[in-house]
Amino acid sequence: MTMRLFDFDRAPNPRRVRIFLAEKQLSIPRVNVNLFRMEQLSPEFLAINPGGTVPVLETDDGTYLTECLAICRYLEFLQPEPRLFGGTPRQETLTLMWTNIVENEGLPAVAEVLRNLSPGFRDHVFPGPVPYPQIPALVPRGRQRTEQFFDRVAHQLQHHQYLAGGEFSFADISLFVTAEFAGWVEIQPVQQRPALQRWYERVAGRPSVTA
Ligand SMILES: N[C@@H](CCC(=O)N[C@@H](CS)C(=O)NCC(=O)O)C(=O)O
Repeated sequence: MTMRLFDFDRAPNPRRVRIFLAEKQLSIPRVNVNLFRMEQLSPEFLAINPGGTVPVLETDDGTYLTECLAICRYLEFLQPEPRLFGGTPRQETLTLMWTNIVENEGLPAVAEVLRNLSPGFRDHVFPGPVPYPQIPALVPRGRQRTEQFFDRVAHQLQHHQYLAGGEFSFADISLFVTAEFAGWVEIQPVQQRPALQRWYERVAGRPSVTA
């Protein structure tokens, strides 16, 4: 059995894994799960991931890994170089810490705006099979939370080249994807935040980000 990545090219979370793979110069066969057609809620896909989300990595032994963080950490075990989780206890824990901040404060804030605003998410505010209705009042709250998040990371980047310190890491991949995701709801995080702008330009220059 070979590894397979369940993917969708328009979605931000799978993009984090694709950029990670490009940094590692790894290529894995992909299975397209079309979120626009709700294929993530098919019985076949829910049997693979009951959470109904992509990405999912099917490993060589048939294990299904969901969650970008777990998938990318697994890939780093398989191919340690270049180090994207730091390689020392200090660097790895800082990478995990900042990734967690992006995942808890950044991505959900943008998603709160998009998913309560866009007609495409009517009655599908959260992934998975349970239909949650939109609450329009959450849109401005999500915008405020998004700005607060970008203030926080911009402050960190005033003092550090990259989010977890001096080295590019998985935390930067996660932040980069979040910054571009914010553009979907007309939030331009790098404007008015010079440190974030400088960081953005550094990361945008990496060939992997076209993945
Ligand atoms: N915590 C998950 C989040 C995955 C996620 O939310 N993926 C989105 C695409 S960006 C999804 O599959 N959404 C399906 C849906 O909205 O029904 C991870 O890190 O992989």
